[in-house]
Amino acid sequence: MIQNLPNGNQIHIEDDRTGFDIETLKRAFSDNLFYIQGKFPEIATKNDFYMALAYTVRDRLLRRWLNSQQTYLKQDVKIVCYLSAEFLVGPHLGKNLINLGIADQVRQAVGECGLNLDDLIEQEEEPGLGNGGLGRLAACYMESLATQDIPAIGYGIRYEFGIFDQEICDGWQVEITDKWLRYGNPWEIPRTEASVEVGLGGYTESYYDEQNRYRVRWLPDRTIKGVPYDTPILGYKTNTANTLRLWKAEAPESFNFQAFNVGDYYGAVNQKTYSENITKVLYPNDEPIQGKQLRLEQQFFFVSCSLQDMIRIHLSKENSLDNFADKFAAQLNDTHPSVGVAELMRLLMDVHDLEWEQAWEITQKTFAYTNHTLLPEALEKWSLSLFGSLLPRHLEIIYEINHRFLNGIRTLYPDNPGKLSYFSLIDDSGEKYVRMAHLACVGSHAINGVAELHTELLKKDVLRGFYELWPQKFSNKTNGVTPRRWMVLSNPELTQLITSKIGDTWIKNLDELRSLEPFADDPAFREAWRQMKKQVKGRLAHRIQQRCGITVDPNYSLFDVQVKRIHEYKRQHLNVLHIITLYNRIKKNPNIDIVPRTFIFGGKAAPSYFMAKLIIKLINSVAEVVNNDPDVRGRLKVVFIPDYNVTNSQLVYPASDLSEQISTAGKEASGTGNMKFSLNGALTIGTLDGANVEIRQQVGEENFFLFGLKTDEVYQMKSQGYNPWEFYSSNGVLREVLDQISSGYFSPGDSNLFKPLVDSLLYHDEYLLLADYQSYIDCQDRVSEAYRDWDNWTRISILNTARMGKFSSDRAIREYCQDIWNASSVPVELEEYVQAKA
Ligand code: B1N
Repeated sequence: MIQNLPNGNQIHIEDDRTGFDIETLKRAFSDNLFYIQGKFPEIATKNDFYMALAYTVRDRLLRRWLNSQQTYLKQDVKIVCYLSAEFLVGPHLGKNLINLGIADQVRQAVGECGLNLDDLIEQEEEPGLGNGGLGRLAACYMESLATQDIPAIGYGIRYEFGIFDQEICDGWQVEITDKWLRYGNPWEIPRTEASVEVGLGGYTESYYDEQNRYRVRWLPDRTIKGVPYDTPILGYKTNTANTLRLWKAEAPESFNFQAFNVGDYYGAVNQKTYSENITKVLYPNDEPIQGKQLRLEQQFFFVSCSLQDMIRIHLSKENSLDNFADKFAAQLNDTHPSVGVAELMRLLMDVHDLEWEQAWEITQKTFAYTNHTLLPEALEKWSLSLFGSLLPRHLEIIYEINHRFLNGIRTLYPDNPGKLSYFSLIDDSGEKYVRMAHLACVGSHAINGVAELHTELLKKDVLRGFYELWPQKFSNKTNGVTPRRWMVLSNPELTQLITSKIGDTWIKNLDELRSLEPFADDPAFREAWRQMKKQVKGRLAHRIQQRCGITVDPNYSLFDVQVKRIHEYKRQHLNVLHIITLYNRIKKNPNIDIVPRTFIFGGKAAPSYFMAKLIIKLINSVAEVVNNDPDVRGRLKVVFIPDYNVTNSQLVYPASDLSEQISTAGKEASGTGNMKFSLNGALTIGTLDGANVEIRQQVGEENFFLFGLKTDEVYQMKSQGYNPWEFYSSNGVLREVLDQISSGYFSPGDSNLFKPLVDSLLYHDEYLLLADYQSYIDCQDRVSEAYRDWDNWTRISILNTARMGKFSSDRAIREYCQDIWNASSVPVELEEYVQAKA
């Protein structure tokens, strides 16, 4: 590679850091082992080998990354900034090999060194910087942005401890601290020189500037330093590598010295501890965390760092902020970063001297807001007292935004105080709160939901008033997932089979999967598909044997899978009711002809969510009984895979026959796991909820197992005074199942163990399990019947994959770019001779 020196001369850098041929890769690998890890092969650990390989791959990313950044600096581009408190990126090594297109060479190179690539890939500790779907969506979107050459920065938090590791002890979830940085992180580069300072607390004062204009300034009483850590995110077979910039909180040096100089050593250390706490740990909750000061500090910290960074980048290229919104689009991934609306106003007015009107126009043009939830209890709000004590200036700004906004409302709806309190950014019905969704709506030019049904319900219900005010702001952006991780990387067998028929351009253009459709009628192809599925199921079966000591049959047993966060609205316990129903059928008639099934669960429960943890215990207790009952004869197996994360999920989706998407209609905003299953050829059993609706539309009604109440029927049933007891007393089979659970059949020695769970179903049943039970069981019986006809099942499986093109995150990103961000592709050039070599 040729590099320019500061004096204008050029030097040639050895290509050990760029070359893709086997010999160069081997040399680079040994070199990194020696010089980075400081080891001879004889004394190297598996992790040393992994690190040496990771650095070898990183070197090959870096020139693409630096070229991309240089292109963005030199050219007039618009940059998409994705603001998210979570990025669940998953392990990098395997993914980067795919996107660089060098997996085969590297496999051979490490093979010739006597090592196995899969072993090394497995060595990577994944960054668990998210809870579930919302964080994983951010990661898929970063990958698709890079693949489509859209300049983008992902802004978030570098949590020192990500989502906890889950162990199962005696059937219960136990949380273990996630020390993901323990052995170092080869993928990140700290950019200390780009650090920024963030204030907290204190007070505001007004003054008149030199031109005698009224101004306000914020005098915080604490300052935190934000240090950016950058990870390159490479697109698939393109030169574009964007940046994931995660902020770490540190104590500002000046503060330390002050305390130290006056001899207050403990004060200095306290300050350091306090500062570093801000990015210490991810809140392990997939619902908002109410009232926790540290959470608000996290949100404000990363948003302020990011906005300051964007302004710095802008001013390095331009001499005014007037056109800021033409150069940056900032997407709010739910309301977690929505305090950014007030912070950008403050930066523009108090720091960069703009007037309110101009600052407001820029702010609204810059931000757009994605809502991810309909659960009313999940709408974020912060008590005024907490908010005001931490962010006094921002509270003033929010009051002013609210004042101006409500003036407009007053004109529109005269003499209607109900409207004012409905729209207000401040909830003052009891203790006063700032409503973050209202702030996000008012401060953004675009608002979107994440599936068609979800967007409709937002417009009809949760954000109805805002929709009536500004219908043009609203649009739907159905979620998508990246086929590179969720097919090519995790299911090489499937990828190979598809590619053998239709070539490999579908990987960047997922709609092309359509051309697989005719092969669904080709018996030879169906046989190949079936063999492929068996092989992939075998891999999971092997892992289950290793991890759980349970033998499952990949050849004849239907793999029936529900993996996702454990939550009552997702209804893992409805799945359990079905398992017990089948078990009872066997107990009554041990020779019954039944389709063998392996029920696979995985997922974490929020540590403070008692009922979710009890559901995990129930699954494991039922597993204990069912797996060990000689009458069952292995026809039913129940497995709870511990520590469900991105790494494990990559083994699960490809091996699934049946995808369980059984949330109460109207509760799951979209779901994205549902897409990963179906792309890998699983059939879906599901309610008309979230993106299930669109998946069913795409794959065809006849190829989707639908059950359960629809959204309006759920509302209706609730409003008519739903009584779960009626279903219990009128359905003998259901009654037997519930009685078994509550009488201790599955908890020998502790008959009261599951009483809280059964009581909650009998006396509240918020999520209508009992109302949907019979419909679910009947539907599951249809699933079993369908599975008996293997050939037709395979045909439907192929059609599922063939018709899922819509759910690529590439499609979703194209829609965001066109309708919301006004961003376009900026191809990145690499020097000629390097492309020739690659
Ligand atoms: O976002 C996903 C959707 O596919 C899921 O349906 C939805 O449940 C999920 C607070 C959340 N909504 N809200 C959250 C996460 C963390 C947190 O602290 C809320 N996650 C979702 C992607 O659109």
